[in-house]
Amino acid sequence: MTTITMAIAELEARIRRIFTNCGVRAETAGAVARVIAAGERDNCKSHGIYRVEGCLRVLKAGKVAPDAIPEVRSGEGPIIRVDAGGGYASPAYEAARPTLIERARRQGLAALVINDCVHFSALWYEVEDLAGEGLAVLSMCPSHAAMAPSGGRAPLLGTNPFAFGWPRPGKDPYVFDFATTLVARGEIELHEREGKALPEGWAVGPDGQPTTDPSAALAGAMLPFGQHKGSAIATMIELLAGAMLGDFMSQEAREFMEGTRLLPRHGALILAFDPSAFSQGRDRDPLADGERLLQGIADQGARLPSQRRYAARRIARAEGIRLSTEEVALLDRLEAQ
Ligand code: NDP
Ligand code: PYC
Repeated sequence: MTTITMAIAELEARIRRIFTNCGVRAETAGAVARVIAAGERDNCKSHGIYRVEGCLRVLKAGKVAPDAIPEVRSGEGPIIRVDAGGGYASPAYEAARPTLIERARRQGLAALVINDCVHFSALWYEVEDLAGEGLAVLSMCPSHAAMAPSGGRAPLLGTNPFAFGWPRPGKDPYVFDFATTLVARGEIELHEREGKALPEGWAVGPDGQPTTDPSAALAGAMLPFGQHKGSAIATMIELLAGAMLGDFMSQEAREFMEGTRLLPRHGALILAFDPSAFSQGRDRDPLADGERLLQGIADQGARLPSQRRYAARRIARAEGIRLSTEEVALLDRLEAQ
């Protein structure tokens, strides 16, 4: 495959221009470009530049507000709310971020509730950002009904991602981030685009039978990872980050977007904890204890989640991001339109 190398900053600027050319508010375009370029930089293809077209499709369909200004309602307690006003999720997170960090440090824990956003990104971006501020973090959101519950055959739950971050002073944070389906839906869409069959066990078709055809999988239902375990975590996310936030669950998000070909609109929940506040009065250092555990994992030759991402990032920073000629042509086309 022929590849072209592009500097991270150039990719980010080009994505930003694509969005501002389409009438998206400059601050929103900046926030969206940062998270998409970071996905590509870290070789997370299902949430890299592939997402640009998806974000524009939802814009053309009139289902995302290009000029929404996120409204932060912080009050004084542990819950900080940000109304995304039907805009993309990334600017809403950026608007509430300083309050979330300050509140978690001052009170030991804080929760960020994002309402009414179009969510298209990987969760690690925000989780890693907050862990870099010394906080432990849990993040989750519904998506659109695309997954059958374990034992079922029809889409009801979302691909509902779940991410965790833990600070590591002087090192990249410990971060895991996964869909509760066997893979993200973006991965199946990429298989469809590339004409590749799926591995067995990822999905059932509209007839409820197992399929390796990505188009049939997209029309049918994806399956949870770990059977009943992934199914239960996805259900928890519907309850905590859907019902509890007074926002759409995945079924409603699907109805609102009239299917799953457009990105979902719903809420999101980020919980931030100051580890030192939880161990007060104990003569122990939670971060040092954490390091011992993480070192123990590495000592067994096992890799930590995000290790692949961090390695890809180091290469991208040193050499630029490698893009295929098709990906560059896509950027050219979107920038010219
Ligand atoms: P993967 O299965 O590719 O990876 C899940 C996690 O496991 C990552 O943290 C990954 O780290 C880690 N990992 C993978 N292989 C190993 C290994 N061998 N040993 C240790 N750790 C490993 O991700 P998914 O396909 O489930 O999800 C991809 C993305 O899709 C996520 O970022 C998620 O947030 C996003 N998503 C977003 C949705 C939304 O609504 N916004 C919905 C669903 C998914 P590493 O990256 O370093 O490989
Ligand atoms: O890949 O499952 C996915 C997804 C849904 C919304 C954004 N990404």
